[in-house]
Amino acid sequence: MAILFRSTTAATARWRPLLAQLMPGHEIRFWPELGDPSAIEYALVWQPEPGVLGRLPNLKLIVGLGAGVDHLLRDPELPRHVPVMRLVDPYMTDAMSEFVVLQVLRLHRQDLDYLARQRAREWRELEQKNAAERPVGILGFGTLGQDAGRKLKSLGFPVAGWSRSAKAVAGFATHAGAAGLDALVAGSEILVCLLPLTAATEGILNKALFARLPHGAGLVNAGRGGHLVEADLIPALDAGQLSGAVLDVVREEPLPSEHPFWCHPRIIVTPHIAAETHPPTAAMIIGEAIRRFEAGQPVANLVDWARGY
Ligand code: NDP
Ligand code: OXD
Repeated sequence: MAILFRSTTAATARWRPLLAQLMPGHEIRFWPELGDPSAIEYALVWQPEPGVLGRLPNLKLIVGLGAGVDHLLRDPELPRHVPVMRLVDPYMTDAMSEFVVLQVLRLHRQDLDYLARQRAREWRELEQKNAAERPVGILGFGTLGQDAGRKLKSLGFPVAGWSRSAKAVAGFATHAGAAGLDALVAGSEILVCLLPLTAATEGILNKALFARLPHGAGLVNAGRGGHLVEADLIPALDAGQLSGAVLDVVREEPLPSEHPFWCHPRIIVTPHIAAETHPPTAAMIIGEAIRRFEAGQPVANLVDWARGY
C-alpha cells in the first residue's frame, strides 16, 4: 500500500521528512515517481496534472493540500467515487485572518493614499473614520470567513457575512443566496472575498457588483483569481467606485510581468500567500485523517461534489 504525494518542488522538500516520520508504515511515492499505480491508495496533492488521479485503480482517498479544491474538481477525469478531503488547519486559519485584518486595516486607514503622499513628500492628513464606522462584508462565511470576521469585530468593525445556506452566527449580520448578496454588498465599505471557486461564484466580483457597493469601497480578494472579472477592476478604481483593491489571487499565477495590476497605484498584489499550507501542522491533520479512514471512522471536511466545495 502506498501514498502518492504531489506538490510544488519547494513544498515537497518541506513535506518529505514530515511524511516519513508521521506515517512510518506507509510507502510514500513522490511525484513523478509513480511506480506500480495499483499500489497507491491515498493521494496527497496540490494541483496534480489532470488525469493522473483517474489512472490509480485502487485509490481510496484524495487529500487536497489546501483549503480550496477547485484545483482538483476541475479535472474531468477525477474519480468521482473516491472521497476528497480538503485541508482545514487552524494554523492556516490564523494566517488568513492575519492577512485579512492587515489588508482591511490598510484600506480603512487609507494606506494607499498616505504612501502616495509620502512619495510626493506631502505632509497632509485625510479625514479618518473609526473602525466602528466602517462596515466590512465577507463573501464566504465558512471556516476562514468567520474567523477573520471575529478578529475584525474585535477591532470594532461591524461585520456581515454571506454564505450559500442561511445561518445564524452570534454577533454577526448574516445573509445568504442571491437576495442576501444585494443587502450585504450595499452595506459593505470594505468587501472581503473568501469564497471557494465554483460554477456559482466564478466572476462574482464584477462591475455590476462594484456598482452596488458604496462609492469608494475597498476590496480584498483572497479567495481565487477566478472570482474577479479582471477587466472590470481598473475601470472601477479609476472611476473612484472602488478606492483600493488587494489581490492575493489572480487568474494567471504567477501574475504575468506585463499585467497592469502590478503597477496600478490603487492595487496591492501579493503572490497567493494569504494562508499557505503549513506542513508541520497539516501533516499531523492528514496523518490522523488517514488513520481514521483506515479504521473505518468518519473523516471530517470531505468535499461535496454537488456543491463544488
Ligand atoms: P469553507 O467551505 O469553510 O467556507 C466557504 C464559504 O463560502 C461557506 O460559508 C459557503 O457557504 C460559502 N459559499 C460557497 N459557495 C457559495 C455561493 N454560491 N454563494 C454564497 N456563499 C457560498 O471554506 P474555507 O473558509 O476553508 O475556504 C474558502 C476559500 O478560501 C477556499 O476555497 C480557497 O479558495 C480560499 N483560500 C485561499 C487561500 C489563500 O492563500 N489565498 C488559502 C486558503 C483558502 P455555506 O456556509 O452555506 O456552505
Ligand atoms: C488553499 C490555498 O486553498 O492556499 O489552501 O489557496
